[in-house]
Amino acid sequence: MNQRPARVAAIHDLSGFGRCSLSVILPTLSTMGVQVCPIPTAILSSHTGGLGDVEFRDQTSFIPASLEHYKRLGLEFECIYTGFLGSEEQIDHCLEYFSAYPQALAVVDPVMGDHGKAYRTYTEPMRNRLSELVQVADVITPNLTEACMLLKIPYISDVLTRVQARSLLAKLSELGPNYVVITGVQLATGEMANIGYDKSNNSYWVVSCDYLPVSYPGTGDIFASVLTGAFLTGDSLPIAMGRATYFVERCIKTTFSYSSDPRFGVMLERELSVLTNSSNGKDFSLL
Ligand code: PXL
Repeated sequence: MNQRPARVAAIHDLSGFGRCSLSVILPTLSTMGVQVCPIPTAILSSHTGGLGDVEFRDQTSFIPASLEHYKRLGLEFECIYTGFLGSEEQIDHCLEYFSAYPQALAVVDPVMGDHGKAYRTYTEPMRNRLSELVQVADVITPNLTEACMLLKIPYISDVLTRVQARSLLAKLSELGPNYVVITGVQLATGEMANIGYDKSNNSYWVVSCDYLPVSYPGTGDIFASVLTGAFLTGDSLPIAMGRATYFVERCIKTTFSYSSDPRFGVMLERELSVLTNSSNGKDFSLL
């Protein structure tokens, strides 16, 4: 019997201000009863979304060095979880982590862009190489922009029919992962939704979201973290999607109610306790 919490190696940047990446991944997974071992890919004074000149320290060499240490210790991980990366070399080091722990759940949040555009630091060669991570992943969590980039198709700004939504999910799963979740999809039914596919069960799922006219950095990181924590504590894909959607929605609504500056991220600290009750989740249905 496994008598300790599941352990995750989280390979992401550490942004001091603005509530994204490791600053939100750590509290989210810890509250869900999962141990996080942060492996910072870079240290930034804030995220890069409109807060001026960011102080940045690259940590590329730390990634393989940390892996060597963990191998010497004989440390086990139940999950390797990657996100925002700074260079092609960092992609190689993530691949080394995945191959060192072949039994671990491989979660790849293919952070590359949003609202139809690539983030400034995500060059085309980098975007192409990200598909190597997707190939070895068990779970991927692209937003619609990233889903289109991975499939090398133009950004879809139109609403999606259920048939189109299922086809996007299936095509992404053909790249490798068993579980595909696309966030922030506008369906032809008028709903904004998160959609998912479980390849081994051939089941497609939809969880609808309440729309608010605002967007905050870090919500993708929080969504992927809750999804990961839910998987690691035994939830099925639609239950995990329901929990992640519920939590992100609560964070967004709370923050919006304070008219807080969107660049500062969501008020995660006010809502973390929601995660301690595993039945807090949105309803789901077949897509
Ligand atoms: O949440 C994604 C993210 C992570 N890390 C950094 C970012 C962003 C999005 O802007 O700037 C540094």
